[in-house]
Amino acid sequence: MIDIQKIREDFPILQRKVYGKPLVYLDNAATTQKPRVVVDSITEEYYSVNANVHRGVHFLSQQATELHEGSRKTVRDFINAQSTNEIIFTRGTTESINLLAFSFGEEFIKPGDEIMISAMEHHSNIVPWQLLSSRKGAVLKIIPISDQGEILMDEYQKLFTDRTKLVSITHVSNVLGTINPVREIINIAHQHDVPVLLDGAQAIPHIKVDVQELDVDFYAFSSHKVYGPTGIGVLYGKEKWLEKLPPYQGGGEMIQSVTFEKTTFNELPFKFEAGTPDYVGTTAFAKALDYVSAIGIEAIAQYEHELTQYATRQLKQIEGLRIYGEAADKGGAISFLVGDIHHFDLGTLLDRLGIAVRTGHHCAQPLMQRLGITGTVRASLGLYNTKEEIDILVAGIQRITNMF
Ligand code: C6P
Repeated sequence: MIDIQKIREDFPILQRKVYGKPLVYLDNAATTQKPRVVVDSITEEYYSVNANVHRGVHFLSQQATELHEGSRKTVRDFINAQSTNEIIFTRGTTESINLLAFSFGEEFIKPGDEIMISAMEHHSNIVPWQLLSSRKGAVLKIIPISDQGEILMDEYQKLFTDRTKLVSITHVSNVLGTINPVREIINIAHQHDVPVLLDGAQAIPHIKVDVQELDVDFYAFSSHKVYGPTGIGVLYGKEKWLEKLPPYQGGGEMIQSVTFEKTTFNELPFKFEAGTPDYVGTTAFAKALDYVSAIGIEAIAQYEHELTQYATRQLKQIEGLRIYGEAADKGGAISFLVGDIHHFDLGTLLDRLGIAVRTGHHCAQPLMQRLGITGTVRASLGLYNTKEEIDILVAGIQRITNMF
């Protein structure tokens, strides 16, 4: 059982008011709020440890390195990777996907090769593949989805050819909330000897992710969506794959030796981590993962599932409200429109009531085209949200629709 009141006390920002109203923060898919332990970790490290990592013989540098590499172990344990060599720190999901698109593309993609993504992807899992396609002459194939917002598995199977080189798909949709059947998706791809990247930005904060159990080849996610600081992310990759891929960026850290004639590269994971990393951020990120683990990701998943079902039921009572994304397996991102009220107007008026939601295309314009709309209002839940907050949202929408 989750003690929500106690959890809420860990997040100072939840006590604040906006426009004189208590903040109801329902924009967790964009970014989550941070518990005190995470923010304190940043201040403490800057005040008492700060030194560049991996480089110094001195005490502080060694301590900072231990914290930074300790965080890598925390991440490894959180997703049950086999080795810390498989955990590459990046700036976020976006950079993780760009890293893979570049490195995988350099090594494995030839003109005419095919990369498969789905119709529900975030721009971060579309544009890097388009850039790769134009660089290498590859072809992007799009897996269609149903009106409920589910991958059409039969169509997916049919898209494989002997030119398919990679499947890159979101684990959980940031718009529809759909939790994709990723195990099945991975199994099918592996039957064709094709590796899979999962965009886990919206999965990691909400459901248990075990990369070994999934047998996923690559997994990308961001710290800031799982109660950690901004500017940190992870690319998980199976060691056998990462060994084969060339570096993404050049600079300090990623080299073994440099002469003007030739550079040899560092071992994993440093081969992919050019430059000074955000070592203060990685420590705070580990604190966020520890925080989530202490509550228990299964308990969080269960609580958020109940909250999502409650929110969906209550929202559906509102006349003229249409929900986009009604997959059987669904997480806590709820997209909707009401009557002919523009999503931006609804979001702006909700904001005046102290309710933070996101409006617009949510960085998924092709999905909006598929749905035949320009945008939605999206309420997205986090572990500190309550039924009372859902009631405030529903009452707010009702008040606004009456005005219209
Ligand atoms: N989606 C949202 O409001 P970054 O910005 O790199 O941390 O994450 C990008 C990203 C990638 N994939 C998915 C599925 C995502 O949802 C996001 C971020 C936010 O929906 C901000 S656009």
